[in-house]
Amino acid sequence: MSLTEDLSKWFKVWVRTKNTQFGLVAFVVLILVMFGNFSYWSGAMEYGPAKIIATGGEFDWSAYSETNTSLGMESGYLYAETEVAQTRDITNENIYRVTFILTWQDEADSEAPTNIPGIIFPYENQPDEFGLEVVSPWGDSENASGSNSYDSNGGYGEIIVTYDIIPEAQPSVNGTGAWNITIEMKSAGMFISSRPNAVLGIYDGSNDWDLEVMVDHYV
Ligand SMILES: [Ca+2]
Ligand SMILES: [Ca+2]
Repeated sequence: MSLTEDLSKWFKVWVRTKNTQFGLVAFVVLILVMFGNFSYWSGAMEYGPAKIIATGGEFDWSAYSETNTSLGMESGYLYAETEVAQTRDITNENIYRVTFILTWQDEADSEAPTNIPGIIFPYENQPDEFGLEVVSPWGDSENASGSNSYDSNGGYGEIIVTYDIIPEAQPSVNGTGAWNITIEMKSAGMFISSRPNAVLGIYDGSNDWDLEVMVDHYV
């Protein structure tokens, strides 16, 4: 028997031994596990393990209806260079927009105190200027100001402050709560006449105002 035949016979006997078979299986399993781990970790380092990432996106409101609700009109009267503050509690939920609309109408030219009705009204009432400031329940402040247009029958003025809100859950209380509103009459334009013999200006020192609050929300 040659050396090669001896080794072959010895190897066949060695392979048939149960311990050897177990050892071979264990070795193969070990290699597979190591390879698997390497693949996993190398993959993890490159791409990161699979996981669900919280998107932080909006709630799906497709099953809800978009509704616009007026919270009513409030009215007041201000003199130039004065202001008035008020708090409006909004109880609606799932709000995506809150709109504050301040409107006013300046006095008509005919209301100039020295004019005689039915004769001629040479005075033109110059625009008044208002300001509107709104502080949200979370303390964010927005403001706007503006003057009315001129109209002989009383110029119309409007200032709008809008908050767009992202309702991220159901129910959402983003926008629900106390809103602080300040209405300021910054200045009042006088009645002015271009007639040479007229009194140059007649005092207009005040005006009425209306404030409407609108809420857009899902129901
Ligand atoms: Ca005016
Ligand atoms: Ca006025």
